[in-house]
Amino acid sequence: MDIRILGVPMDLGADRRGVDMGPSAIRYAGLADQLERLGTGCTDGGDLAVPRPEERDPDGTGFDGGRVKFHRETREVCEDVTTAVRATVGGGETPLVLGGDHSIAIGTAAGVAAPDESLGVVWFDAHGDFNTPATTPSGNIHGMALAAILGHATFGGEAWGHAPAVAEENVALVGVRELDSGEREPLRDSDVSVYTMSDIDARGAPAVVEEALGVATDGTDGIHVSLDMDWLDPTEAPGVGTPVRGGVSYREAHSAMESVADFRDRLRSFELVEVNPILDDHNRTAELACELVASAFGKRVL
Ligand code: DIR
Ligand code: MN
Ligand code: MN
Ligand code: MN
Repeated sequence: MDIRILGVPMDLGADRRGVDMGPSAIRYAGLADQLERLGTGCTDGGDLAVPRPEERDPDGTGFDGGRVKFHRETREVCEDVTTAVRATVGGGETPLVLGGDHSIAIGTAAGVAAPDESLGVVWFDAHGDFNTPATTPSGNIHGMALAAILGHATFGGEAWGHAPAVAEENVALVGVRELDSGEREPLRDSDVSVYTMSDIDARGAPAVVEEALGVATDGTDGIHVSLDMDWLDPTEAPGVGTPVRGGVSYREAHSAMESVADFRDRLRSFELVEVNPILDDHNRTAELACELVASAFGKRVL
């Protein structure tokens, strides 16, 4: 497997400044070395250009009565992500997309999901990312990313994030522990398989993750994994913009990524988002991110 790293220093879809430094921090923590040690080919494709929020007007009013901040800029960046991811997959490489905030997932999913193939998705996150312009309390697109990919969130009548190759019944959301009031009902009514932290408490992380991977691989041509670092407990991953107590442990996270590695032959793309070095403790969240990526791509103790 040949991996291509694509950095997206995106900081327009969330409130805290600093997540744009995520790709640098993850590279600094030794990502390429770790991947090369696995014997996988690894090319660093550099970073995509992202406008600086200070130079733009967030605007974004007038979407179904709600707010969608930096709508135009986010759409443009996501289109660039789609182009880069599509070219990577087309060239026979596996994209490893580094955020940046989770809004970039809208671009990644559209790039990896070929129209004539079906794609399963496993979304590891403390949040549902299932808001729409009508329900969002923040106006931040990172909280609408999964809803956009599935065509639930449209933006002024435009479904610019919709990836029709992704069917809800092949999407699993794992580790959820904080939903906004407007996200609950659409999620419950959807065919997305939602595994909350309570499910992990009751059944254990390995069983839940195995089931989630089953959902994503069942009848699909490949899977996309989207890992929001706030999925982990903040004691392990303090460098994220929206930490929520009660997340998975260090060991549970590694075990989950080792389960992902069992499906490496079906893994089309991997995305890791929301590392915020400004809020971090000596880059440990980025270091953990590298470790988890290595596990997902096949690193083993023995
Ligand atoms: C919140 C935060 N639900 C929102 N979402 C986050 O702004 O829509 N997702 N942090 O990862
Ligand atoms: Mn997220
Ligand atoms: Mn999150
Ligand atoms: Mn759809």
